[in-house]
Amino acid sequence: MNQLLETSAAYLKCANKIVVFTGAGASSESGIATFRDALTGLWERFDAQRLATAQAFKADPSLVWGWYEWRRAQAQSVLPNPGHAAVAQLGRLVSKITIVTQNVDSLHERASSENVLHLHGSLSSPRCFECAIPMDVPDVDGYNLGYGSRIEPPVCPECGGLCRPGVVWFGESLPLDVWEAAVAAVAECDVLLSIGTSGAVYPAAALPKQALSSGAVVIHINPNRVAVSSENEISLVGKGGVILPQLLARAFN
Ligand code: BV8
Repeated sequence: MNQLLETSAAYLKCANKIVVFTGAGASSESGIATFRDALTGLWERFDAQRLATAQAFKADPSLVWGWYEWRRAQAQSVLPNPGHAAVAQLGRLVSKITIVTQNVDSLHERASSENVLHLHGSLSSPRCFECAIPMDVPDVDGYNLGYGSRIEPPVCPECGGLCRPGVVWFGESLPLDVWEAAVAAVAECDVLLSIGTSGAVYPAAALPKQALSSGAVVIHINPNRVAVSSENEISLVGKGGVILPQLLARAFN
C-alpha cells in the first residue's frame, strides 16, 4: 500500500488538471449513510433506489418528501470530514481542479471547495414537481424528524403543484450543462481521483473509464478494493478521510 501511496502522490504532484469524482462514501465519515446502506425508521422496508424515483413521489409524496427532508436536516447537522477538507486544500494547491460529485449534500462547498458540479442535483434546491419553478427550502428546525416522518410537501404558489427535491431521480436525465462540464473536465484531466463510489449508477459511473481512455491516471479511494484494468489505474484501499490527507502530505509537503 505504501508504494501505491507514493506512486499516487507522485502523479498528483505532477498533475496540472485534476478531477475529483465523489460518491456517497466521501460523506460517510461525516455521519451520512451511503446510498447502499440499509434505510432505517419509516423507510426501512424500502431500498433507496425505489424511493429515489418520480413514481415513488407520485405514489406517496409525503413519504418521499419526508425522506428527503430528513436527509436534508441530517446533512445540515453534520460537518465536512477530513476528506472534504483535503479536497478543498488540493484545490488551493493545483492549477485546475474540478469537483464532480454524485452527492446531493453541500459538504464540499461547506469545506470551502468551489465550482462543485452536482451530477445528481442537490437537497438545497427544491422545485415544483409540475411547473419546475424553484421553491424555498422549508426551515428544518420546525420538523420533529426522529426516526423519520411523513411530511406534506409544500404547494407551489404558481400552479398548485407539489414541491419536490432538487435531485435527479432514477430514470431522470442529468442536468445537461452539468454533465457536459463534467465530461469536458474528465477529457482533459491528468489525474482523476475517484473517492467513495461503488460505480453502480450511470452515466456517472462511466467517468473514470472515460478519464482512462483520455490518457489520465485514475486513483480510486475506497475501503473496498476496486478492480483496476490498466497500469494507469490505482486502487488505494481505505477511507477517504484517512488516505486523502496522507496523499496530500506526501505529494505537497
Ligand atoms: C439517466 C440523487 C438518462 C437522488 C441519485 C446506462 C446509462 C444511463 C443510464 C442507465 C444506464 N444503466 C442504467 C441506467 C439507469 C440508471 C442507473 O444507473 N441505474 C443503476 C442502478 C443501474 N441511471 C439513471 O436513471 C440516471 N439517469 O441515465 O438519464 C435516462 C433518462 C430516462 C430514462 C433512462 C435513462 C440517473 C441516476 C441518478 C440517480 N440519483 N442520487 C438521491 O440522492 O436520493 S444516484 C445515487 O447513487 C446517489 O447520488 C449516490 O451517490 C449514487 C451512486 O452511489 P454511490 O455514491 O457510489 O454510493 P454507494 O452507496 O453505492 O457506494 C458508496 C461507496 O463508498 C462504496 O463503494 C463504499 O465502499 C464506499 N465507502 C464507504 N465509506 C467510505 C467509502 N469510500 C471512501 N471513504 C469512506 N469512508
